[in-house]
This record gives sequence, structure tokens and C-alpha cells, in this order.
Amino acid sequence: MKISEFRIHPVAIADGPLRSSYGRHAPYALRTIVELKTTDGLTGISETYGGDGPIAALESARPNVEGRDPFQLTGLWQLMAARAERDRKGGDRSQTYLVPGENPFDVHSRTFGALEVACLDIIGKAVGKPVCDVVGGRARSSPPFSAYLFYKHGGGGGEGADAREDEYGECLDAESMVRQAKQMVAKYGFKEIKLKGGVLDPDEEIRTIKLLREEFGSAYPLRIDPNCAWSVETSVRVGRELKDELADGGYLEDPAAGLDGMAEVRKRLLAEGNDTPLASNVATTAFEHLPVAKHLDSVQIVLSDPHYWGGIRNQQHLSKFCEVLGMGLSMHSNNHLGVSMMIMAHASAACPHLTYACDTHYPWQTEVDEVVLGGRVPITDGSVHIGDRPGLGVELDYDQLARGTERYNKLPYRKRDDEAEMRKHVDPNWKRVLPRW
Ligand code: GKR
Ligand code: MG
Repeated sequence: MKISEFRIHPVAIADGPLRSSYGRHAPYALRTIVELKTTDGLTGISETYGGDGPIAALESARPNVEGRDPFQLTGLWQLMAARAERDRKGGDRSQTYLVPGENPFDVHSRTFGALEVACLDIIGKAVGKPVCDVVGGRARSSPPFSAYLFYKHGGGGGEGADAREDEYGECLDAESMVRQAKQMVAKYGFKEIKLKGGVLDPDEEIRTIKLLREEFGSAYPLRIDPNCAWSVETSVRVGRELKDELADGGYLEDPAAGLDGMAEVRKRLLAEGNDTPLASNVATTAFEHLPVAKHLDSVQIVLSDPHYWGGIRNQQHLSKFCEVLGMGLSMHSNNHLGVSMMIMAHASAACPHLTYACDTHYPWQTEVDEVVLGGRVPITDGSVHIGDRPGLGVELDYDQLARGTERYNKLPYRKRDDEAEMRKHVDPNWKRVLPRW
């Protein structure tokens, strides 16, 4: 069996004006759907970051993909490894200054991740097994996800006649955030809650977490993630004030910039007898970051992502690494469709060591943009169930895919630029400053 066709489908999906320390989300997020067809008549699919950069990287891999046996993933990686090695030596692979999907230094592991998943989908279909079983079997069949709350302006995403309903309304204070949380938990049954911070004054974000705790009680672990918007001082103060609320399965995520900044926060919190673990998807984005993070004690929980850590099997390797190093493991996310939802679910299912419910932006997208045949992937009781369907377990709806590509072609957006959106809608002089508080 050989790969006979490699199709790359850019899509734009409506997205609400969500806020983070990076800025404000544009009315559309960009994704790429990858399709591989084989000489045996099988089709493997995948989803990854979108826009010009990720598409160019996939295009440049084409000569290594067409004509390849989809089982020969090691060989595919070897072809890309020399370039990945150059990336490693090139510069800052963190997400401190660049949003995920836009860092040129992880381009090869991102590209390989997308291709690996599409090949695993083919292999699963060839042998009649789900992807998580193809890579060695599942540790769980219904991996849990957490409610991912965002401060946001009014609006549900999209523009003009293509605007989506604003399901959660404007949320720019603690009370409206509790409303958002109640709505999301009621709809999807999530049992853990993450708040994207780094948007409002830290005192208001502290108040938000306290109010969430009051509303949901200690049965719902809480996290807050300001994406490095705080100084070491502020991080320690927030950690101190939220010591009780972030206990019982909670964590403090990327409070300050860099492995050194995180290490200092950890040291000072421990000195106060505060053992709240620090999680990161910003400072730790690759295997080579782990020994340093461990040595400095900067990060106790690694937030992975099969999309840029190099696919599902690398997620399994990471699970082993974290277990050996005594670190926790969970998963971060970015706006995505149902194909990625299944990639994240299979990756989580296949990791024996996974210690927290994973993030997902899926509640922020709607049926209108979904490219999966039969509509959105269900989240029930906070989990995505993986049944016995071969491969990823989802197929493409080609009409919906064509609509997503048409939307992409009509729009001017070709990369995620949250700073530009802030300048357009909130403050013409806005710049991302680290630390802001
Ligand atoms: O969607 O604005 C966002 C998030 O800030 C996202 O880009 C982050 O990568 O969710 C991510 C995180 O946990 O840092
Ligand atoms: Mg994060």
C-alpha cells in the first residue's frame, strides 16, 4: 500500500472575541485538514494549525509523503529529523512570544504530527482498529476534558451575515465568568475547570477563581493560566491568595515567563509552604525542555499537544518521560474542529500516565463550521468516548469542508494575530507586554 494523494484543505472557522495575554481572537480561527489517499482506496485524515505558515510546511513535505508506505512512519520522521534538529538549535521554541502554530522552530514536529495522525488513521482502517488500539491499546476509553473559560467581549464569532450566535455573551468580570462556567458545565458535564487569565487586573481574576470555588465547591478542581502575564512577584501573590482554591487537583499554569521565572515562583511558594504545582505549555514545548524544567523545578505538570509535540506516539513517549521524571501530564489546546477533538481523545486514551482532564476549545466552535460527517463530536459527562470504529473514528463531510475552504479563501486572515485584533477593537496602541502586572 502506498500513499497516492496528499490533499491539504485550509479552513476558516468562526471564533468568538476571546481574550488572553496574547490579545483578542479574530472572528475566524484558521485550521488545516489533511487528507491522504492510498493505492488500496483508503483515506486517512488529520487536522492541524492553519494559515500560510503551516500550509507551506505541509507542502514542503509533499515529496516525502507521496509514494510512501503509510506504515513507515519512522522513515518519514528520519527524513524530517535532520531539519527538526536544525530547528532545535535555531532559537526559542517556547510559546512565550509566539502563539502556537506560529513558531518556526517547531515546524517539523508540527508537520510530522499531522502526517503521522493521517497515516495512523489509514493503518487503523487497514486493520479495522481504532488509532489508540493501533498504537498499543488504551489506558481509558473516555478521556476527560475540562471546561475552558475565557474572558470575552460580546459576539459569537464570524462576521456580517456569517456571524454566529453569542452563546455565552460578554464575560469581563467574575460574575459573568461564573455564568459562563455554569452554562458550559451544564451543557457538557465537565468536572474540572480552567480559567484563561492574564486579561483583567489580577485582583479581579483572583476574585473570579474564588467565586468559581464558591459556586462549584472543591469537587471541581480549578486552574488559572495567564500565559506569562505576571511578574514573579505577582505570580507569588496570586499563588498565595489562591492557595486553597488551586489545591485538590488544581494548578497554576504559566504564571511567569521562562523556565527561570517559573523556577523562582516555585521556590518562593514552596518557601511559604505552598505546594501548588506549576503547569506549562508555554515554557515546555519539546522533549529537550524537560530535563531543564525538572532540574530547575520550574514545571511540575507538562501540558502537551499532539499537534506540535510530533503526534500521538510522541504523546505516549512524553507520558513515559513524565512518569519517570515524576511530573504530571495533561494537554493544552487551541481552537479546533472535530478531527482534532478525536486526535486529542485518542492521544489521551493511549497514555497510561495522564494526570488531569485535558483542555479543549471545542465548546467555542459550532455545528455550522464542523467538517466531521454527522456533526459535532459529542462530549458527555465531560468526556469524549472512543468506541470501536477504525482509525480516528470520524470521516469528513465534504460539503462542510468545501464551505470552510470557501470561507478561508474569502477572508484576509492568513495567520493568528491577536495583537492586531486588540488594536482594531480595543485600544489602537495595544501591545503585548510581559509581564503586564
Ligand atoms: O486560545 O487564546 C487562546 C489560548 O491562549 C491558547 O492560544 C493557548 O495556547 O490555550 C492555550 C494555553 O493553554 O496557553
Ligand atoms: Mg496554557
